[in-house]
Amino acid sequence: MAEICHKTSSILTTSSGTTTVIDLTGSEPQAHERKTLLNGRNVVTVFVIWLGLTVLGVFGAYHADIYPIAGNHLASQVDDAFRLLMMLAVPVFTFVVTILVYSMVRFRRKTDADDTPPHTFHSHGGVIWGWLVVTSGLTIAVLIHPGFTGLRELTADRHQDMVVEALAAQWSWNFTFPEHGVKLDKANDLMLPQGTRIRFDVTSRDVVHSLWLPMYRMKIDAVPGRTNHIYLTTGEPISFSEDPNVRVQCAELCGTGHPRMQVRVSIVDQQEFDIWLGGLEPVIVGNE
Ligand SMILES: [Cu+2]
Repeated sequence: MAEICHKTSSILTTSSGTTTVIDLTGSEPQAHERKTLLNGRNVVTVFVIWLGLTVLGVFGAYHADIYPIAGNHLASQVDDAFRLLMMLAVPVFTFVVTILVYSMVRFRRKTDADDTPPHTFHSHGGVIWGWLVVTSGLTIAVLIHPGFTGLRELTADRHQDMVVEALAAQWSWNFTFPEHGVKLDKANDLMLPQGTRIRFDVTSRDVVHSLWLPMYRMKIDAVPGRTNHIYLTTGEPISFSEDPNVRVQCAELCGTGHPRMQVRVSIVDQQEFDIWLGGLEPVIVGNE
């Protein structure tokens, strides 16, 4: 798109977000002082604002108390990883916002008579390469740690004290305790013994669901025709009545009943768990 915007000497061309001033006379406009962000004073001002916002933002991200209750030490490590990502994102975010707002204020058109053409350029090697190197470096660094290192730690321990089979269906959770030969259909409440490493074998009867235990920061898809495994170690006794994050929740939009696919969880001592198990329905072999 081309549009004549300057009475005698230039055309403003806009193409996919880039603006260019083409001078028809072949020379720079004499009467106009071109404004640029990349002069010494603007760079210093932007840097100071960016630094101030970054210090405030990193401090806030570090101290923000936004995490739900953590059910074990791995949940706290997931929170630590999230906190680190937030803190690393702050300088990038404040950099973009500072330049955006500063440019809007500093280079705004001050009067109707102000016809100073905007400073335009297609590229600036230093800015482009600096941005590319810094953001790529950050991305690769967090991919390795806490990305791969954290994932390895979360999945390293492949032993379990107990197996729970979780079958999702529109719109309920059905749990079976194969080692105890009992099951719980359309569960409203689920008890789990404290200090126990549990392997959930997760599948679905119909559509894709997702087994999520917010207190443990663990989630895995329930997919028809396959069984996915997720391991977690329960901590101290606690129940849904004390904290709503002590629950199983479907985390995959699975239809109109999706929000109802939650089960109140109680982490209890072994004795109470055994009593509760004793009251469940026996699994009859060959009859699901
Ligand atoms: Cu769902």
